[in-house]
Amino acid sequence: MIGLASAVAALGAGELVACATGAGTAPVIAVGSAAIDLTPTPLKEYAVRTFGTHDKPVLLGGIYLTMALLAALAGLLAVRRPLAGPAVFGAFGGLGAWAALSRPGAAAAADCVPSLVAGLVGSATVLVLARLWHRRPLAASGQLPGSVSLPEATEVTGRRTVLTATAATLTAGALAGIGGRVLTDRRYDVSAARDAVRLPAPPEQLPPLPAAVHPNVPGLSPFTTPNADFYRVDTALTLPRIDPRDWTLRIHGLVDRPQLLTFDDLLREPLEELDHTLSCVSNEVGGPYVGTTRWLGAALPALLRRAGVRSGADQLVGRSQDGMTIGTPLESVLDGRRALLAVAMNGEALPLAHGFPCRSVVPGFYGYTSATKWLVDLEVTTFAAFDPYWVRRGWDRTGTVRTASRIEVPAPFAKVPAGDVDVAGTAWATHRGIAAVEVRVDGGPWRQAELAADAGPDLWRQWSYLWTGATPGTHRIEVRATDATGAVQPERRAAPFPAGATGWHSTVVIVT
Ligand SMILES: Nc1nc2c(c(=O)[nH]1)N[C@H]1C(S)=C(S)[C@@H](COP(=O)(O)O)O[C@H]1N2
Ligand SMILES: [Mo]
Repeated sequence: MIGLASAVAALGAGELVACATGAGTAPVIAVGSAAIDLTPTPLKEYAVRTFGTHDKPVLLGGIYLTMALLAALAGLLAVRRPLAGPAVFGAFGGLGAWAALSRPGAAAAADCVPSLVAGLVGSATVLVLARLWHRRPLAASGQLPGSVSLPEATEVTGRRTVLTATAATLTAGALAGIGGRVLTDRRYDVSAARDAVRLPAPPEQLPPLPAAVHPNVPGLSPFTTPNADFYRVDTALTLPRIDPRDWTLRIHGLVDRPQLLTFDDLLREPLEELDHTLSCVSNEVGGPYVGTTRWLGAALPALLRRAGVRSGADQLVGRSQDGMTIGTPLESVLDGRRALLAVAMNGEALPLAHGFPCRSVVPGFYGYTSATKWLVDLEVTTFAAFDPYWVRRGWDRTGTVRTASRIEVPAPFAKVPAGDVDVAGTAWATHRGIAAVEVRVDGGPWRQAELAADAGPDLWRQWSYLWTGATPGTHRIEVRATDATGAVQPERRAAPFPAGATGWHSTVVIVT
């Protein structure tokens, strides 16, 4: 308990100090962020596969659990060897400080202060509590003459003092921690600034998407993904909070005229709307990390041309406020596709989790090679000169979206009545487009699914298929898509690493 209470006091103090230096510098967040960066790719893939978007709470839970165990151990050691406690907490603090400074987004040397303070507070607390514990029989016997003959009474009194001190430490630490979090959230809150963003109307407004893009089969996901349901994948343990009034974007590197834009500058650009399907390279066959939205933003190619891209450059690297780096083939950005610096999705300013105030979008590429959230810096460079974050971890440096299709209706292991069964789903080959979707049952002949209206190659395409004469029993339905270049989705299953999953999605249903 002494060890645990000291750890809570330490972390509480760290959270309080983080009010001054930012949520990302709190000891556990700093250590967790460093852990994310250091996690080997196979382990990261396992975590994403197993925990999905809960990977962050699982990681934090793991860190808290490990710390609790080590803190308890430190407490046990501390009552035997007085210096062991401070040694363990000092090491904790040092680790946190190193982690905070090693973050690519680390703003200043002050970032390590929360962890150093946590280390000091933890060391001091464990020293004091362990001392109390040692004084226990002596102090009590001093108050009670003749206590030598009453060992139980002295034990109870002394224990109570230690218990009270430990409980008080725990409470104070927890309050400091909670208070620190609340104050930090309030101090760095940008939701008011986000609400205040007035989005200019684009010179050319896109018409609403026709209803015919959706096959209107109950249970099929909507064509446009509501912002609240849009998948989120990033390495940010705490969301970067950027006030648009402080935001700038630097465009530099192999350019003739480096640019520096404020958020107001960006909003004064002629804005464009883009309907587009974004997907994640980590999406398994049939997985959920894909969504469709109407972006609003400034044309990225126009800004790059204004900066004057020099010959020889072949990579565009986006940097986020939290230090993520994402590289896109420059040739593709400039080949006429609708690459944007997006400020809004589905008519509202970007949600904090999706990159507020600005992110890049380049149709045809997975998020990890095109869609930098919390974007603050664009560097025109070469593939030879720089490997971005995920490329350094072995992922494919191009990240072209592979053709994918999934069955959404019926749900896996759904019980459906015999006869006619509605099958429906979604397919995408972003920027190439989907030309056909085929379905087969129990390995039988492939049948053409009916494609809903085509809204353009940068969007997914939803499809439906009426399976007639379904007989009672267990059946397997499979799907495969053909992209607009005529390439049929390959059957061979490949894991997401290193260039995106391949293989046909299938689902098992029980016909009753
Ligand atoms: N700053 C930052 N941007 C990022 C990432 C990240 O970890 N940090 N992840 C990328 C990945 S892997 C994907 S798939 C998309 C996901 O965008 P979303 O969370 O808005 O769906 O963001 C990309 N942009
Ligand atoms: Mo991703």
